[in-house]
This record gives sequence, C-alpha cells and structure tokens, in this order.
Amino acid sequence: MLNEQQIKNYQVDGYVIPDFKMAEEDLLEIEHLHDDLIEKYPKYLNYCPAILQYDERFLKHCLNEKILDFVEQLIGNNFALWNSSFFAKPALNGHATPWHQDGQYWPIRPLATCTVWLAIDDATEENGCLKFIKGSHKDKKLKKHEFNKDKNLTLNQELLKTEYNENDSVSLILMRGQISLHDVYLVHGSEANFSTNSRRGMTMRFMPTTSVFDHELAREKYNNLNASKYSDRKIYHARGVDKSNKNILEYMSTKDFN
Ligand SMILES: O=C(O)CCC(=O)C(=O)O
Repeated sequence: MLNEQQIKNYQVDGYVIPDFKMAEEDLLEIEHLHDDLIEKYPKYLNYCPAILQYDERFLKHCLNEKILDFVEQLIGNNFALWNSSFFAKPALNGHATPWHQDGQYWPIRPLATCTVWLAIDDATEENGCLKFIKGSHKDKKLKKHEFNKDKNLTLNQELLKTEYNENDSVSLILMRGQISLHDVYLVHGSEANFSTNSRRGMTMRFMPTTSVFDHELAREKYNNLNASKYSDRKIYHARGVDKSNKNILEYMSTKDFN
C-alpha cells in the first residue's frame, strides 16, 4: 500500500512511484501478448493507442489487484478502466512523445484520470524514459497545445514551449516491473530512443466513476483524432459502483481472461 507521504507526493507532485514490482510471469505474459499484437498489426510497432480493442487478454494485467489497491488510495473506491495503451519505443528508432498533458482529447466529464505507467523494460535516460514536470498538474487546467505533424512521434499534440520549463523536469527511471501513477493534468513527455535497448511501457487509465466517459461527445468531437475510435471504447468496471449512473460498465471475471 501507499504510505501517507506517497499519497501526499501524488497530490503535490502529480505522480508517485510505489514500492511495487510486477511478477515476472505476468511481465512475460504481457510481452507475449504485445509480440502477438505487433505481429498482427505492425503499424503499432512504436505505439498502440488502445490495446484492449485488439486483445482483451491484456485486461488481466490492467486489473491486477495490487495495482487497483494503489489507484483506490488515490482516486477513491469507485473507478473504472477506460483504456490501456502501449508505448513500445523500440531500440534504435523509438519515437519520442512530445511534452503534453493527457486530457486534451479525452471525452471524460468532469475530466479526471489516474494513469498507471508500467515499465516492461528498464526505463533509463538512454532509452527515453518518461519525464514529468513536478507539480504542473496543480491548477487543474489544460494548457495550450499545438499540432506537431512530425511522423516520428507517438502523439501529435504538443505543449507550447511557453507553457512549461524543461529545466524543471524529472526523469522517471524505473526498473522492469515497476510502475508510476500520474494525474491527468501533469505535464510529461519522453525523448526518442536511439539506444540498443527497447523501452516498452504499458499504460492503464482509470477514471473515478463520478466522471462520465461520454461516447456521444467522443463521436461528435474526438473520433477523428485517434486511429482507434474513442466512441468504441468499452469501460471496464474496476472497483465499487458507477457513481454517475451514466457509464455503462463491462464486468469481467477472471475466467474471461483465459
Ligand atoms: O511512454 C511514453 O513515452 C509516453 C507515455 C504517456 O504519454 C502517458 O503515459 O500518458
């Protein structure tokens, strides 16, 4: 579990790294599922925005009870998993992720999400680990972004340089199996990977069910911004109940994973 200081770190800094390491057998299973995904869909070699739309077997790992315990401590008892993506950043030509905040194009109202970022490889400065601007989530506002059309990027929304100071960034150096959890408003990004080691990271996005994942809004406004349509996303029950009474939650049991 997170201690009081770690919970405070999440509130003050916008992220926390708990004392956790995923079991090696689970990591091997994730690697295997990811290899399968890339074999079927080579276009996702660097980045797949929504892995559950292609293979729900990933769910078993997104709903890891120990991970859910951390999320519960940060966003309360009632929450759902609304997405999982894979930033694979392969060796030698791993794409950068520009500085950004997550919630720009997410059809979640009110906007809220805690992202769990799981290191599948050791993440270092050499292979393009994630970087955070500590405390940049605090005013809970989306800052100004512009569209960057460079094809060698995982995402195209990029924060205006005037919105942050890169000198304030901290590198998220993680060992394989470690996780970090970050707030939806936190400014973050990562550099390209020209090293000989891949830097695979899997995200799991959890929203409190006091918020609504608005499929209609997604259809109207956000679908064309992402290759995998937001309006097609299933929202998976994680813990508690749907406080909003407006989300349609999928309930999965362990037998659905095999
Ligand atoms: O892993 C990366 O390089 C970027 C991850 C990211 O943007 C996120 O977790 O929201």
